[in-house]
Amino acid sequence: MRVFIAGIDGYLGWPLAQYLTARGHDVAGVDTLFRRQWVEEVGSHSAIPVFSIEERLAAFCERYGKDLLFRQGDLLDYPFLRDFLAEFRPDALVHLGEMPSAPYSMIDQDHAAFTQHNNVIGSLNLLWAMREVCPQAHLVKLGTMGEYGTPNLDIPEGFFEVEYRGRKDYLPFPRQAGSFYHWSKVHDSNNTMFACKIWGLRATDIMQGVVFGTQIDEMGDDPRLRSRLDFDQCFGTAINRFCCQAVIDHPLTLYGRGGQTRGFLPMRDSMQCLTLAVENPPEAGEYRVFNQFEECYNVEELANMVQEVGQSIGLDVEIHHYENPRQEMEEHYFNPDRQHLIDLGYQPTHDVKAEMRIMLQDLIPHKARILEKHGILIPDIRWDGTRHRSEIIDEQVAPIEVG
Ligand code: NAD
Ligand code: USQ
Repeated sequence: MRVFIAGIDGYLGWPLAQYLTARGHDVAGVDTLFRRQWVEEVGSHSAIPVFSIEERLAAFCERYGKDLLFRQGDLLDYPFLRDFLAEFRPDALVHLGEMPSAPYSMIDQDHAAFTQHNNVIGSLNLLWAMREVCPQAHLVKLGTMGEYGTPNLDIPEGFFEVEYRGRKDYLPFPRQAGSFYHWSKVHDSNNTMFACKIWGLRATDIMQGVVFGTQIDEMGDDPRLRSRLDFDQCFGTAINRFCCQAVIDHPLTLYGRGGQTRGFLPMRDSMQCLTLAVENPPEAGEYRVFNQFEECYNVEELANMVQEVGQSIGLDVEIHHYENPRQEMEEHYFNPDRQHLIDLGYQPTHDVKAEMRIMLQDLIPHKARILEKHGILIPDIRWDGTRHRSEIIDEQVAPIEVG
């Protein structure tokens, strides 16, 4: 298949280009290279060195024996996007090209407005461009499990049957996102659902959990083919941050009580699931939702796992509770479905600790790079729009109830 990836230079986009190419697909992609700038803006760099796009493309050609058709450009530049799609004529589009950080979207008015404008209008442009030049193609749109929030109910895959005042309907499950970033994804989901309804586009909206990991097998040993791995408060996600902290003997930064539960999945499972979605398109006019994660854990369980794995390879790992810079529930019910991908053949990895061990071993050689930026590890972006660094609050934290 001919697969177009928006956001191909990103944490997920770069490995996905390789995973799909290794399976015989023809890949093209676009990226503004914004992610490189955002991480610099928040005072950090990737723990794993990121090569220039030219070096990445040269390595890609050497390993896979064909060029990757790449254009640097913005989804907000509609004529550029439309013309690129008209030239490539994709069978499928994987849309990863958005600003992905909740804390970054909460910094101030400017960052909130940037996030929503970039994400919502970029996605809207992609829908219009598909309608104009490739209406038969399949959009695999990356949403997030965070669109649902943490309701005190089981979470279905996008839709559920409701009975209200004696009548029944099959409706979108309520969204209760927890940041301006997560709300941008809700707005995208609504627009995508609407475009399928009125124009007959076909789309899979993937509610993806938090991804972790440093590699997929396809990357081999060439450092130019590796993906980035961030550890700052904005672009470093929980397990990725914990592993970087473990490597430099910095306490793992558990926010608040640590009972916040999310769906998590290793990068290799994320690639497997996105590929399954690409290779099994829905009917024209169908908008379907997949929940995509491997298992649900609370962040304390994850920190304990990183500690255990770290200790098994000689790292001395401490864990501390820090004031939670976010406004979120710190202990709650969380039980989402994830049957659709299993039905398509998804085989979860299930060995989170093995993945953590690989990560730690990959990160140890880059200890000096992480140490160089260790000052940015304590969060200071608050959900109320102020900024101050979180203090350790171990004494004030009540234990999480088990069961
Ligand atoms: P990323 O920032 O590494 O990748 C996004 C890429 O898109 C970046 O390279 C960025 O430069 C590019 N981009 C952003 N805006 C663009 C625009 N207007 N035009 C062209 N390119 C643009 O993020 P990621 O972690 O790879 O996430 C990719 C997608 O997956 C995002 O939509 C994110 O919301 C979603 N997601 C990620 C995770 C995770 O844990 N990483 C989990 C759930 C969902
Ligand atoms: N957390 C800590 N300590 C840290 C970092 C995070 O306790 O050092 C906690 C947070 O408070 C939160 C949980 O871990 O409760 C997850 O935080 P995160 O930063 O790993 O993930 P999140 O902000 O939700 O965002 C990430 C990606 C985003 C994606 C989302 C999937 O950045 O692109 O949409 O995961 S989900 O969480 O399912 O919505």
